[in-house]
Amino acid sequence: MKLGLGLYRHQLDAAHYQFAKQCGCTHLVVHLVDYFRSSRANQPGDQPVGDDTGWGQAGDPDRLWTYEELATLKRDINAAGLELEAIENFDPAHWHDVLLDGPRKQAQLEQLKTLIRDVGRAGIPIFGYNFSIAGVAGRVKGAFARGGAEAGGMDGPFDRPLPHGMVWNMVYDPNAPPGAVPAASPQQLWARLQAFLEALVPVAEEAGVTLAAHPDDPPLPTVRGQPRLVYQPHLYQRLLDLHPSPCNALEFCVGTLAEMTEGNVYEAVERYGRQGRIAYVHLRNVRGKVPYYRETFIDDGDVDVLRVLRLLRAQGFSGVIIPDHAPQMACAAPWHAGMAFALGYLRAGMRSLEQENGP
Ligand SMILES: [Mn+2]
Repeated sequence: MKLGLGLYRHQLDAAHYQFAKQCGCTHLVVHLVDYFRSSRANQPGDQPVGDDTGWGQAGDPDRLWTYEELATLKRDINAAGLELEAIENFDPAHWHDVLLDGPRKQAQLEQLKTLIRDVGRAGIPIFGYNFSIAGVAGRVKGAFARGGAEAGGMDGPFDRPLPHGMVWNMVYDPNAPPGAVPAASPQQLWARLQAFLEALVPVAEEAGVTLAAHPDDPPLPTVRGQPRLVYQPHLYQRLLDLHPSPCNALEFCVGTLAEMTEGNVYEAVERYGRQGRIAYVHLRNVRGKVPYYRETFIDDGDVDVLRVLRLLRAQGFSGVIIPDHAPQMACAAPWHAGMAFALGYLRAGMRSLEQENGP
């Protein structure tokens, strides 16, 4: 198992690469969508939470990330002595009609194919995505974690209607007419995912890229009145069974799984680890379940993170683990301190497993 760090777009610079290296990381997972550019509520330096206007403006619909950009990014990361394991998330500007089954769906599926081919050509092995209409919405922030550290959480259901022009918690059309996006049925949403996988998986196979699905975060049957796909652990199986390819895999988020109301996270690790379909892991801790939960320090929530590491290893998982989110610590560099604490804890856990069982 390998230790990685997730970086947001504004963090893609030499200082952050150096920080990851100093924390003992060998790999990076990067976001190319900018969640902080125009959000009313998101502050760079912490995870995005947003308010009911979401995370602000999506990117340029006519400008796909290019092969040159991807290759340069990988070259810079390699020059810092790190590997680029995955890009995380499509830009809503590039796939809103794939999620909404809108008029530009076919054209956008072709764009996504181009992107996946370029990601493969640049030598980036994984592309993480979250097939969700409302996206990561409805969370709050507060002094929830140990010692009053600021962390994310949820304080009840969030079903305020999704305005036109918005999807995946970002605005792709600021000039959209007033009113709300009609709710899809769960069957319609599963059919949209199936169409996406049927279009993209063969391209991903040819490009040598694994598509990795994040579960719905927060994992509720609806958010903003829109259905969700993977809001219980067993629903990950339904996603895998839609396409048998090893390129149809999971961005396995332990914190989100722990927030789910059914099953348990250890059984989920065993079940999906055994199938060899975990592409990479988000590993954070949490207390409580949806719609009332709090993110915690990695050693402090409901999840026995060391047991998760042991189970991942026992199932033969050899991929990258990143901390996902961490509480903000009281110092001049709250994000860095939170991540360094989580990375140190994970590194010690991984090292002790190696000492017990060999590398
Ligand atoms: Mn996650």
